[in-house]
Amino acid sequence: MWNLKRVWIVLVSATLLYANAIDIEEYEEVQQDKQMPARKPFNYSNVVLPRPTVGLLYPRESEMREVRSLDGVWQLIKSNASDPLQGIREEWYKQTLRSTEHEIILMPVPASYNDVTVDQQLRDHVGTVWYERNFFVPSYWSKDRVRTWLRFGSVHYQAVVWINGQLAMRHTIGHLPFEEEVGRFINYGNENRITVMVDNRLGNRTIPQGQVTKQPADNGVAYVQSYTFDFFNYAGIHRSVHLYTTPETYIKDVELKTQIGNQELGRIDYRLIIGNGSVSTIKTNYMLVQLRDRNNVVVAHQINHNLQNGTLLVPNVKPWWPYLMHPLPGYMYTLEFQLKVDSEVAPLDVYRLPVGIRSLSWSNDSLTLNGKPLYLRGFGKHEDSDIRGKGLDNAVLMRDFNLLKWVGANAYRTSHYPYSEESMQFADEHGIMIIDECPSVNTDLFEPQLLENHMSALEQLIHRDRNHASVIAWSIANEPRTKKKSAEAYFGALANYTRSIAQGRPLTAASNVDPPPACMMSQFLDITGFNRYNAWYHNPGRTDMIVQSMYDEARKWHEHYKKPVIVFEYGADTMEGYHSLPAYIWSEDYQTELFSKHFQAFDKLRQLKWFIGEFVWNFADFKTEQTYTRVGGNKKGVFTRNRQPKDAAHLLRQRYHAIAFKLDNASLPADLFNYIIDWN
Ligand code: GCB
Repeated sequence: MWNLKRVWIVLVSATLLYANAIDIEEYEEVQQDKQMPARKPFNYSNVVLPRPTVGLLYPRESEMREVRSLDGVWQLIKSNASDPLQGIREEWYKQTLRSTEHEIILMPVPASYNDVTVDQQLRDHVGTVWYERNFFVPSYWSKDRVRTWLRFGSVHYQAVVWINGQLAMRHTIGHLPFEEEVGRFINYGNENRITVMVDNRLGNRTIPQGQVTKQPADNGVAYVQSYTFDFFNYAGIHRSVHLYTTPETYIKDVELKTQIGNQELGRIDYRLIIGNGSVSTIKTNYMLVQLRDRNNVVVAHQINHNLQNGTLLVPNVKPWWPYLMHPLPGYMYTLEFQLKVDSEVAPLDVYRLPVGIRSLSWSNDSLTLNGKPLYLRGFGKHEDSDIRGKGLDNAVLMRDFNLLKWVGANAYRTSHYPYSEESMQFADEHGIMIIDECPSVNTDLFEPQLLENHMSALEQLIHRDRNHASVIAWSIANEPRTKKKSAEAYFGALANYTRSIAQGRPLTAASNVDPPPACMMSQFLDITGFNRYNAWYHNPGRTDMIVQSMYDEARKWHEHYKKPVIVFEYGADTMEGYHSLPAYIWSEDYQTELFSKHFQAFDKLRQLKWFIGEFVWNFADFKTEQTYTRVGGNKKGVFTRNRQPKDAAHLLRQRYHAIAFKLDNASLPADLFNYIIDWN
């Protein structure tokens, strides 16, 4: 019955999309959880696997492509929380937002809308907001038979987009890009209007999950969104909006796999999808593939009449190495694809993408890059900053990478969702390794439709990030409720599916349940990860209860699953400027002491070679939902929210650089240790 109903919904929605309208009942059915089906235990073998994502190459200019930004100041109106879909019923997209009766708020894009104004209702809004702006498209874009695409880097959580009043696209799940060819909606050589409805409501089947409840309030009722995850549910158009062109026949998708062979021979295997009809109709074409080094010198090239795949060999390759593991970290080449027609000089299409060449492999006790075992020293992070919320800000992003390098980190986990594509590019260039996490956090109430959405989140993430040298593992979840027996079949199915699309990376996740055998997920992973807050949530104040406990627990995880082990989270909330001797929780002194004890445990564990990484929680302080355990947010940052160091940052820096020195002979920064005395 359930499946029939869903087939019906899919059919109706396909018809409505065609008919250029949104059906409110269907929208709510997909968006919100109505009721949980009663049938249990679930049979996950019937879940509908996600349709593979195709396209979505990062918009890059070339001689055959133009990119225009639609970032800037948009107009925004907030719908009434009691009637989030009023705008669809009243067809607000057919007119300007100004002609509705709502107050126009000016809103920067990209940014979360929550903290830009001083309006508490907008900060805590539940439901939909509507964005709008006008833009021009030159007339020559249509004449040259180009295709026009509209691409969003991410909108949280659900987006519906209209152009000139016509439905252009929809997307669900935040933090991931989506695009559509929009030429048919555009007035070329004229002004156009784009309208975006953004819905921040989370339900039992969204990724991540949340709940909206109606509660009595002084002026009637209030709609309250609650969630168990520990970061603010920022919403809005979070990343850049691009309008870009491709030629009629174009390079639609590129998939890369790289390897380092013997005698410094690099290898790039590529798979291509050409847009416009079948490959056979353009068989007189060929692909000129060129690899350029950092100085723009062509170091390998190839003419390939097969437009679907090929292999490029790179002699004397400069491998991609992580920061401080090699004197030349983050070496990136540019891989250039030129789609050519024999008789013509000008190519049909040109697309260039950065590529780092490296081999990645793993075993039951190691993770190796270019044949060398890795030891990861890093952070769990957040995309979070003052005023902008989760909005992309290149200044903050660059500051973060400067701090990561200052502190000597070589890795971070994109806790708890995919980070911006720009941050992935920075990670490639700086040699920072990424554990790439999908937006599943505190997942509970396991059932098939949730699994389908979870699979889709991973599919979209892997498709987006598969070509990044920096990505060394996929994290399928953070702290799901895996003590429950019902988690076992769910994660078995999820891991099976994810492994089938994993693009040469191991699977991991962060578990916080008791040491084995309590976790019903970790058995399906290639790398065991756990989060543990010794001397914070467990035994607060007792820094004398860290070393042995951490050591024993990590060993238990390894003995049980026989996989490499990473500690993905440990740490302590710390108020900047609060000091206490002897150390007392929440003080800077306590954070420093707690770190130091963990370092002792990690050093003992490092002797056992399966222990492959330590990640502090968190890189910087970040905003959370309002609650009495958080003073202005989560304060476990090593840096403040404004990206200045707390005391513990200096200790961490000494450790991370010292590890790089011990393991990879990296040179130490001259200012790592302050002068104290001449000991001789
Ligand atoms: C955790 C979560 C993280 C929280 C952290 C904390 O285990 O994974 O999202 O922010 O604990 O500080 O409580």
